[in-house]
Amino acid sequence: PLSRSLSMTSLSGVLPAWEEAELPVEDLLLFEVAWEVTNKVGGIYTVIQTKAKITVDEWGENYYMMGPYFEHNFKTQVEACEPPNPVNTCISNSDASFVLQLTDQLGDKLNVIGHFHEWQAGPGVILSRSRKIPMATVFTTHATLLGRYLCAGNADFYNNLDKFDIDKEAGERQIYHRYCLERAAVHCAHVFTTVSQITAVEASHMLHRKPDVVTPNGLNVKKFSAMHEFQNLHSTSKARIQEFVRGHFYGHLDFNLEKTLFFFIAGRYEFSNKGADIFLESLSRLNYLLRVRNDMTVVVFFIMPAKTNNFNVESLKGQAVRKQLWDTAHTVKEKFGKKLYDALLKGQIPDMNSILDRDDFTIMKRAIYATQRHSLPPVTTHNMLDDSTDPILSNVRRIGLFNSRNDRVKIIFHPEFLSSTSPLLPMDYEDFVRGCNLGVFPSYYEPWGYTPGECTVMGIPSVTTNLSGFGCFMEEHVSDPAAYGVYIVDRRFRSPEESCKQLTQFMFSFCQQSLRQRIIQRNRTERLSDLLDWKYLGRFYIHARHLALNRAFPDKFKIDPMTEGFRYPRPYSVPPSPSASIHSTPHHSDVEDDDDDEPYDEDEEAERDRLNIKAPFCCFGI
Ligand code: 1S3
Repeated sequence: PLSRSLSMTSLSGVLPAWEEAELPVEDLLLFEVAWEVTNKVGGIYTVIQTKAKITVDEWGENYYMMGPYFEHNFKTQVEACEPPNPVNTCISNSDASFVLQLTDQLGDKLNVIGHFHEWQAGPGVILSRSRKIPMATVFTTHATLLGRYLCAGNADFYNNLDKFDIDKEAGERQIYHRYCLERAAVHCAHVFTTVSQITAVEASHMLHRKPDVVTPNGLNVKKFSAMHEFQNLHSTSKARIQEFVRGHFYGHLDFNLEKTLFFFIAGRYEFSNKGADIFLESLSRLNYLLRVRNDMTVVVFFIMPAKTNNFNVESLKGQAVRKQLWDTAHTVKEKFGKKLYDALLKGQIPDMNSILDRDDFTIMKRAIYATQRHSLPPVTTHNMLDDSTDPILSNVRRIGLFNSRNDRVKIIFHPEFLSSTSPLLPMDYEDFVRGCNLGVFPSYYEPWGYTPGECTVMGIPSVTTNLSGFGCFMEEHVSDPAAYGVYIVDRRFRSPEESCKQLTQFMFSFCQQSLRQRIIQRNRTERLSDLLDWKYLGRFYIHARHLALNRAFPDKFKIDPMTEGFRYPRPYSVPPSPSASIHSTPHHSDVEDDDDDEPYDEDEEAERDRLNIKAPFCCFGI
């Protein structure tokens, strides 16, 4: 039988157990409707795709996703199959507005839940309610239309939430029709949810309804059987990024790659919403600090898609030169090795001064000659269509970070999402993230923000803000997020100048950590992944569905109140401190400050952390 208990057990020993009443899912159908089902536009695709497994585990064949039909997506992401039972047959042969009628007919036999995401799916909620279809409805917004538009226009959004004339603002931005759809769907739904507390506050002002449940976004967390496997993956991916950097900076490789850190920002190209503006400003300050006070170099990647006309010649040439040097070294090494072997077979130590002949020197000289360049390593890897007005490039020009020899901060703008088939940087996004040292996402408008969460589950520290849903979630549930490698820039209560200073300080302190301290911090970061797993966060979707059933069919479905929330304790080795959490990065006193790259075994520390659990104190939902 499909019916199963929805009890959740503690995942890591830190997260609390949770139970919600059993649902007779064999008597229910669940439809989840979104524009991004099998259609990647942004983060909603990630929500739907990563959540699929736990939803299918619960609902089996009674779970349906509905989205737009695009031939290419259908061919690459969906497996066509025969429907296994009569209800499925009926549905698979029909279109969506038909599903509403079917739902009407099924009324007495099966109860139906319709979960709609974003304004594009709004008409489903509005029509089902206006036609009095017996369906429990949930509407989730991942951002408000107006909020996104107002922030992109540089409004002082959060300080004026209660002052906007929202109808007028929507009209002026020519989104009035879409805004009306969104607002009507929000008010028609039995249950309204959004992805974070900060967006819940925004929605209360922009849509005039307070969400019933906050449904934070989770991920499918990959657990490795070997404890430190993710550390090994970091090393191998980092080596691949180093190879790329060797090529990109050929002829200018006068910095030590063993003392070079890789930072990155990635996502939709919304320059100020995603915080690329304060990131660049802080990098110019970091460059100064590293020049005068530190011997580290930082290579910063901007992975944000913009309009381009393919890779530029200089970037491609860099990788070709690197390959040529590698081939030359390999050829000489082979000849050298053979001569050495022959000599040893004869019981001789070869004369090292004559083991390389004239030809060897010639091909090595030619290879070195090819590495000479008369321009600086390029800032961007592609030919930009809007080079002169592009906001990242304009700001790079303003702060003068041109990858010159003196710069300790180097910039590489890759204006295209990564792909393992790229001739330039052949890595997919996950491998790239694993190889970096720090993700930097100082967003101003970010209802949730998957990028820092993705870093966290791979054990990579990141910077986020208290204006992003993720940052607020971490602040709420982790005692000292910085100790776990989640640095939260205050963009809510501080001026842009103060936020810049804070971000610069976070990055500079990060550069001051030893290799061993970074390893320890990665272990801690990875430990937070249970908190971001759908196995844990899926409970809020379950709760939203129960609430909708209860409101739509109160005689049939009763609801239990949610259990209390919890807070991740401060790691044992971090002394409690009321001061800013920047001081909580691994201390010199925690471990010896050497450059031993043996993964530090924190099992014991983790165990002590578990025993140090604080009493639950906060509730999810609002
Ligand atoms: C939205 O996608 P975005 O990048 O346009 O939804 C995402 C999923 O809920 C969320 O993570 C992100 O902050 C929103 O902005």
